[in-house]
Amino acid sequence: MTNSFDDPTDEATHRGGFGEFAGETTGLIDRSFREQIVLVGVQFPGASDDQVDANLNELAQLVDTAGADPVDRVIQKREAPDPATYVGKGKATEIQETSDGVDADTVVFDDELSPAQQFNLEKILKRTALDRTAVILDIFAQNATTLEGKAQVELAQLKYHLPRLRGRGNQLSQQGGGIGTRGPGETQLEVDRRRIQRRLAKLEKDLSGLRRTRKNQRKSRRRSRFHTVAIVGYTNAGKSTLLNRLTGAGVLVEDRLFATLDATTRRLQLPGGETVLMTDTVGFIQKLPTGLVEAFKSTLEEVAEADLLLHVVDGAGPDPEGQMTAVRSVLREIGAGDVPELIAFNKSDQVKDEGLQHLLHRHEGSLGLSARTGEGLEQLLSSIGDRLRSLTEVVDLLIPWSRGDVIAAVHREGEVLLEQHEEDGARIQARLDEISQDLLAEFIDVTSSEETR
Ligand SMILES: Nc1nc2c(ncn2[C@@H]2O[C@H](COP(=O)(O)OP(=O)(O)OP(=O)(O)O)[C@@H](O)[C@H]2O)c(=O)[nH]1
Ligand SMILES: [Mg+2]
Repeated sequence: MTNSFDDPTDEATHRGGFGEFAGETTGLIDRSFREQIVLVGVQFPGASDDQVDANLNELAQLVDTAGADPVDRVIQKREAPDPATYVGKGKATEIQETSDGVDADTVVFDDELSPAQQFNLEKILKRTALDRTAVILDIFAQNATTLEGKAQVELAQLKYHLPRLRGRGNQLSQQGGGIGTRGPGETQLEVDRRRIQRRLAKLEKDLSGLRRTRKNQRKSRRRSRFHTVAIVGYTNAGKSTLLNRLTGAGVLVEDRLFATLDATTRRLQLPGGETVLMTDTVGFIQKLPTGLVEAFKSTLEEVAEADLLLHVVDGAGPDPEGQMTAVRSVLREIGAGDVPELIAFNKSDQVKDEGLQHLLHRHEGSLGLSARTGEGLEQLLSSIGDRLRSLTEVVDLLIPWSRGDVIAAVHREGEVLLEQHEEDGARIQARLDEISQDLLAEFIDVTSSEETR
């Protein structure tokens, strides 16, 4: 071993995933090749049985997407998490026995565990204890394809692992471990803390370079004066299917969580003839790790700077309203809380008519559609056009000749409808959005703007 971790070499935590079990058999039954997982949820006051079940169903889906098998689940009712072991110590022992019973490799908790809780739990459970964040990071690590995506995931993984390295060095350095040991950061976990810090600094530097590039791309797009529409929504809602259907973008579509990690932008012509730029990007989930949001800053800036958000909701999913709430909370976190939003309930082909009507009724201005069959897409395109037009207003400006910079700004930021050269300046009629109107307020000729309306 070449690492310098402080490692108590707790035998019990040396249970990896996958690789270790290749060909291994227990008695007469072939041991499943996939990592076997026990799921644990805590029901805090105020959470209903259904909610806890739904959360664990989602965790099971996450675990399955990460390539492991949920084999059992345990729920504990508690007032608050135990600071040392998250669940009570007695419960932890019970989970250890359950895990022995089903021969589980790993226990996954439906919340973020502190490094200390994780460490203590592994001692009691005699096996790896992971949290929801580790599973999400693992899926991201498996799905990252581009340079930027990989760097973002590695950054999030290293930041997550750094405080958890104590005592886990040997285990993490095992080859072919299960959830939590894969990904671009995998080999880095074998080296010492200082080298990880250096790696973090390098990643942050690379990413800020990529971020600058993206910023410049956005600037040039803005100069093109096309409005931008960002598709947002819960993971697996059908965002990529919709972009593909509308633009033939060819983005990967899968019945998997977090199939898309990178942003893809395509041009799209609306029925009114105007062109918009539509971006598909990473999906959200409840309890999305903040470290991940932070690492994906540059990708998510695409969303925060869009003119309109097309919020795609799985209308046929178990909890459309809950998913919308989770998406909006992430939107606020990334500074996109104020961007106008058009809600589209997708998968209308799979939902009963009254169910869809109920959702549409509750959310004014929302639409139902099916990205799969194409139903409702014409209506969607015309609504996007309407919403974008409603964000702009026709105004008249009088700009003195000495302010060539302002005249240029109007051309850049708005759509110039008329321009007359007069003695005291350029008289311009232009369609401008609210931000440009604010910036150009002193040049707006209120009297004549009102006349033309
Ligand atoms: N029945 C039905 N299924 C759909 C529809 N739209 C998408 N799907 C399915 O939903 C699953 C997820 O679709 P994606 O387009 O990958 O979803 P996404 O929102 O991009 O998901 P992530 O990128 O993983 O966040 C796939 O199996 C799609 O075939 C629809 O209108 N009806
Ligand atoms: Mg997608």
